[in-house]
Amino acid sequence: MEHRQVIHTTGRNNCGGRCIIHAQVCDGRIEKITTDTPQEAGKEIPLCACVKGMNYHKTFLGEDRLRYPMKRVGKRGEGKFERISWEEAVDIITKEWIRIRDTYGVGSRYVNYATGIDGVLRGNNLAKRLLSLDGGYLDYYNSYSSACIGAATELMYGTRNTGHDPKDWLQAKMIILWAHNPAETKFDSVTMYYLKAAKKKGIPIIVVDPRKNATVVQLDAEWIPIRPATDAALMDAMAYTIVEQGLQDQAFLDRCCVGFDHAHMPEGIDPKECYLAYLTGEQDGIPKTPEWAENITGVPAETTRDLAIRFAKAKPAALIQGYGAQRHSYGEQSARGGILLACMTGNVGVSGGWASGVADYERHAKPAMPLVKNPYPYKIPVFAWTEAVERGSQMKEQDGVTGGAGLDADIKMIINLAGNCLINQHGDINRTAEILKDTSKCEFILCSDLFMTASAKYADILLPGVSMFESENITVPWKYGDFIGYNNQVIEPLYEGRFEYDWLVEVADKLGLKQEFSLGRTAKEWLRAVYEELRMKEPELPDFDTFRQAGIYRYQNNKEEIAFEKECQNPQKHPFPTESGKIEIFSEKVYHTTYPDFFPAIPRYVEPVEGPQDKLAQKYPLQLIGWHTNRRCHSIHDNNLSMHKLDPQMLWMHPEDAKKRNLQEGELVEVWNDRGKIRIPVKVSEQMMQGVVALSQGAWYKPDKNGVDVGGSINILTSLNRTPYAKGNPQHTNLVEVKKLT
Ligand SMILES: Nc1nc2c(c(=O)[nH]1)N[C@H]1C(S)=C(S)[C@@H](COP(=O)(O)OP(=O)(O)OC[C@H]3O[C@@H](n4cnc5c(=O)[nH]c(N)nc54)[C@H](O)[C@@H]3O)O[C@H]1N2
Ligand SMILES: Nc1nc2c(c(=O)[nH]1)N[C@H]1C(S)=C(S)[C@@H](COP(=O)(O)OP(=O)(O)OC[C@H]3O[C@@H](n4cnc5c(=O)[nH]c(N)nc54)[C@H](O)[C@@H]3O)O[C@H]1N2
Ligand SMILES: [Mo]
Repeated sequence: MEHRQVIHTTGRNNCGGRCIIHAQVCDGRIEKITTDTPQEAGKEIPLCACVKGMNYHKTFLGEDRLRYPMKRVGKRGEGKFERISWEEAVDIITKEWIRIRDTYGVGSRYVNYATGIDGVLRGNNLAKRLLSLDGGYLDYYNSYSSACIGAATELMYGTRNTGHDPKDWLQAKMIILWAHNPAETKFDSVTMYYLKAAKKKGIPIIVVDPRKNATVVQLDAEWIPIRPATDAALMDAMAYTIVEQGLQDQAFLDRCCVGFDHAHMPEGIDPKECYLAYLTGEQDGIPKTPEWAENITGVPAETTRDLAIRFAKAKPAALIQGYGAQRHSYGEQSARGGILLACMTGNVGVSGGWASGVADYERHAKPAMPLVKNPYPYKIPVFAWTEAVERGSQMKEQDGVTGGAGLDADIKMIINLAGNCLINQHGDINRTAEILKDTSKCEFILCSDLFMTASAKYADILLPGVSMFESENITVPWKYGDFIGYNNQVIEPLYEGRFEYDWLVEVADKLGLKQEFSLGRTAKEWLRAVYEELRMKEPELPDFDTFRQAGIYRYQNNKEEIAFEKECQNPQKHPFPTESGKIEIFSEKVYHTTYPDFFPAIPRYVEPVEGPQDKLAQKYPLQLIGWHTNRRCHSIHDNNLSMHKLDPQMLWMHPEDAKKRNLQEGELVEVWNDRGKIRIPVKVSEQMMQGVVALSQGAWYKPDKNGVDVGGSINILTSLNRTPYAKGNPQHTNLVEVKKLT
């Protein structure tokens, strides 16, 4: 007799969706995946899996899985390995762990950013726990996701929690999606639901993006194409128009903000440093008119004027920012500009408005492993880890080091568990590979993955992990999904794959730290303990077994609060969590700090390195951006061939740019700059702005024998430059040239 069952689980990669997966299992094999249907969801929003979720089993259970532990035998990066036993692997890891600690100090040990398992139990955080118990490690701050917008939001509001219930978007009279593409790039499962409802209600939706992205198409929205990395100039010109027309909410600016005009500057600072003096040209003789901006942004002055006036008059209106305009050099400034516009139009703290910025929103406690304090105090910005391998001991506060004056070691050991940021997802692959190939710099690299990825090839010890179907976890969606999910085990682990926790306990044992590390618990027992801890804070949660069986719990008691409502009504009584207690349009902190590159105290356009005005554009006239495609979660699913049909890896280019280069749709082209070269077919499309090309991020790096990437991995062309304030990753700011391959 066949044994059939349906197991409810959720995804756990770093895609905001955390979609609902119903695994249809027959005799221990997954036959197919189904998902939440509107009928099942009842009165709730359906948490339907997208195309990725419906294909998880085809990606994760393929023949190409890593099967057993291996150690490197060739040169580092060459990809030559030899099979070893788990005992030997644990033995080598422990020996290297101790040797490096005793030779270079605890601060030479680093756990790389890795989001392949975005659940409560994740290898990278577990490794950090063990390192903390063993004296410490060099930690990082920031993410590759939202470094600039997060820092900018904190700079102005003093917090990143600037979002509220997206249901409130239905009260807006206009919605601007700025560098945001939720139809394809999931932040959660509810954003598109509400945007579709807003559309149906007749609320105008406008998308600002160099690409006519999937959201414009699905929502039949208005599209305003803009040159990448120039958003802050468009924002300045909108602000100029708003002031020119007298449409600014002066009472709001006077009551809640510092630094908009001369009369509201911090004491002791020249009033001419205010934003208004910059805007009108009092500071530099250049009024920031829509005509001024047109030369920079490529947005016609009339479009800018019209957008500004409509936005200011809509009342209330929501300017919602994605992260695409901030993954840029000077990415901080577009994020600050969005917040400025929300303030100028009085759209903060009101229903139907939106505070803009990173818009984090946490109305429920998050399940988490208990923290063990890291005894080593220093942190680096995450994007600077390659620099810390090369010259960590020389890195100082100016380089973004926090916790003290500077580091005392270079990185000598990297632990990279369920991540592809060693190579594929970090900047400038050729430079990064060169740094990692030198075994006298970083002496030991430990990786765990499901596949032989570009990063896995750089391991000294490479361990086979287990997929979401073969282990358990607790997951929470991003942003506005009010639920928690249980990632149930569906099948037995494949081959010799092991969950990271299980072998880390063995390393802990050899270090004499087993009890402190594990508290005597198995992975499953940890999940139960973390859940019980969460239940103390969220009493409406059901008991663990009920939750686990359902695979999901949707919160019913969701308090509804508009972000900053109290603060905006009475900032004296309810100050913003900033130094001044107000929204800081002018930042005194920035004003008094010296940055390695120019960084202004106010939101305003600054000409970016590798922007359209850079001299380098004479050699490399096209701006290249990436985006997060529907067919992958970062680099995950690239090895699933059925996904290729959905959105083939191609370079998007405007017909005029193609014509200039005599290119036809589908032809192979070479895309290059001083950092590297890609060979890829071209997609000629009116969906791309002229002068800009785009390549979705996350394709697997596949160098040919000359080092030309034929996989289409954008990071062969990106840089390791850091943004001035956040020290973030400008991976969408690149200049390139393209030619037909002859
Ligand atoms: N399907 C899918 N969903 C995902 C992910 C995934 O890999 N796949 N990854 C998840 C993660 S970890 C993250 S951090 C988020 C990423 O979310 P985002 O960072 O918001 O995604 P991007 O696609 O990089 O950028 C959003 C849009 O900005 C546009 N853009 C690029 N440069 C500019 C610019 O200079 N100005 C303007 N106005 N627009 C610009 C891009 O064309 C794109 O359409 O997505 C999450 N969701
Ligand atoms: N140029 C450019 N680069 C970017 C971005 C961009 O927009 N442009 N986006 C950046 C952003 S926002 C992010 S968040 C990062 C993401 O960077 P990463 O976190 O490195 O993202 P992934 O490519 O998803 O890597 C996850 C890895 O985990 C493995 N994996 C998946 N599931 C499991 C599992 O269950 N167990 C184990 N052991 N392994 C597993 C996968 O095979 C994959 O190799 O990339 C950044 N890089
Ligand atoms: Mo991200």
